[in-house]
Amino acid sequence: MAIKDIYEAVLAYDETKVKEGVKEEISAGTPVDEILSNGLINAMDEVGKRFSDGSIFVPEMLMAAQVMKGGMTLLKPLLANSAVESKGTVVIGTVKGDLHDIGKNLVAMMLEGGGFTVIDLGVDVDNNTFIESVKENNAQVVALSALLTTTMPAMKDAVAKLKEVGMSNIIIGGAPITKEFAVEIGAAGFSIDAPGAVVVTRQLLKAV
Ligand code: B1M
Repeated sequence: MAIKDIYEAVLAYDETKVKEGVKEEISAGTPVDEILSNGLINAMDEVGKRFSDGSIFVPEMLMAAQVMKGGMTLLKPLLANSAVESKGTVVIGTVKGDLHDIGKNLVAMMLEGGGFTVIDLGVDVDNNTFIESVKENNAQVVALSALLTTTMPAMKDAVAKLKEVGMSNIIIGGAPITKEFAVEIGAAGFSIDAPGAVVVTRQLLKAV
């Protein structure tokens, strides 16, 4: 097996093959960042493109993310000891009053797949919890999700409070959220879908 086979196995949603491939590459002494970038992250980027062009849908994206996580569990202990650096830390959560988490989880998984460290605060997250987590984890970006029109004001409030403490790298998304709303409430970025959230986060941090 080669790294290309890990890439292909992610796109075939084959966790067993991904894990086999990752184990083989680790045993062969392939640098961890090479396995991660060329095998798993590149595959997730492709998954994102396929989702955006409509050739795959949410279930496939979830499967790919799950499979990618399988490979990541093998790499994580090595990553901790290697020179591979996270591309940045993102604190993510669904805003106060909102219990929807499927889209938010997808965004979190895609960000992890994109090489970011993700602190997932879950759902119904209040402003102080976001702020404390940003401080504790020295986060560079906050990602807010909302699925209800009734929780859009909570999102606006969260953006305002985060900006008050100096965090302006805030990206937002969710079914009722639009680019216009992002501009209106002063969020730095908006994405209509999970792969787009990775693109926007990379743009904000100018990470590759
Ligand atoms: Co709710 N719900 N729900 N619900 N629910 C919606 C959102 C609704 C549109 C259904 C409807 O009426 N047609 C409606 C909202 C209407 C509105 O506000 N205009 C609604 C309602 C009304 C409610 C309740 C109020 C119902 C009630 O109790 N009377 C209640 C509210 C509870 C609360 O939050 N306080 C409620 C409850 C629930 C369940 C708990 C039963 C369940 C959630 C389970 C869970 O999340 N664990 C649920 C579900 C499943 C839905 C629908 C059916 C599906 C949502 C979903 O997961 N979609 C939804 C109708 C629908 O969307 N068809 C609905 C799949 C998911 C992958 O998409 O989350 O949009 P989505 O994420 C997308 C993008 O939005 C984007 O990326 C993802 C795709 O790549 N995205 C981001 C999301 N976050 C992002 C963040 C980003 C960037 C992109 O950057 C940070």
